[in-house]
Amino acid sequence: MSDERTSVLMKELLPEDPVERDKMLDELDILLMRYESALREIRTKFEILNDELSLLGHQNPIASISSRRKTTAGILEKLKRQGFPLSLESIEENLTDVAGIRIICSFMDDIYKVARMLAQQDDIKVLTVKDYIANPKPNGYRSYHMIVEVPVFFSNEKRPMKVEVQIRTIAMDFWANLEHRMRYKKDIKEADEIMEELKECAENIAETDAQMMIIREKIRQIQEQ
Ligand code: 0O2
Repeated sequence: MSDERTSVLMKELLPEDPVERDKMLDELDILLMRYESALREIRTKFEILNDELSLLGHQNPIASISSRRKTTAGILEKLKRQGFPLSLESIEENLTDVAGIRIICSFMDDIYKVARMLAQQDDIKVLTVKDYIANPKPNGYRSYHMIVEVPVFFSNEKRPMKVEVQIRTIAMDFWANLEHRMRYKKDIKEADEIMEELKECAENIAETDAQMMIIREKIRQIQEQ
């Protein structure tokens, strides 16, 4: 987003009075820090699950973890786009992806395993689940999405914070990254042929993911004999 657009949105968010303005900027910093803390909580939970499962012989179900906090500009732009008021309360009320974490699993069944294990933790509240693996998007996008709420303890309060969790295989991630870079949200609706080709790639990748699980099973059986 251009600097100009960001400053227009910031102007709309911030009060004119300089004292009030500084107060709100401080509050914004605190809010963003809370989201980053929530990301750390969720990351730690997945790291612990991965360490334990690896010791139990599941060979690192999680290949990698990455996380990002939306920028202030990105937050304001999304509120504006979706017609929500620009205020700090509105961020917490209306956005579920200020904090986002991506879990990349080795195998498809690991996705459901780690998702279930997170959901079962008694401090986690699952707000929504979108299973784009069972129900891929029309362009072929596959991934398991959850919006969860995790309590974060601060100096004088406990706050439930929302985090978007995306869980997918290495292969699904490969597709999503390239697709995102090439066309996601770009207006190329007329290019049906490209859409079909991308979908075909996603389907080939899904088949490969399924085949990899079969191969893993065969290797496991040979090892057990
Ligand atoms: P970015 O740049 O990754 O942050 P929302 O768009 O969040 O208001 P929606 O669309 O209902 O609501 O959420 P959904 O379907 O759970 O998708 C949210 C995120 O999933 C996106 O975030 C992408 O990261 C990813 N995603 C969804 N669909 C696609 C797709 O077709 N291709 C790719 N590559 N990624 C997808 P953002 O904020 O849109 O983008």
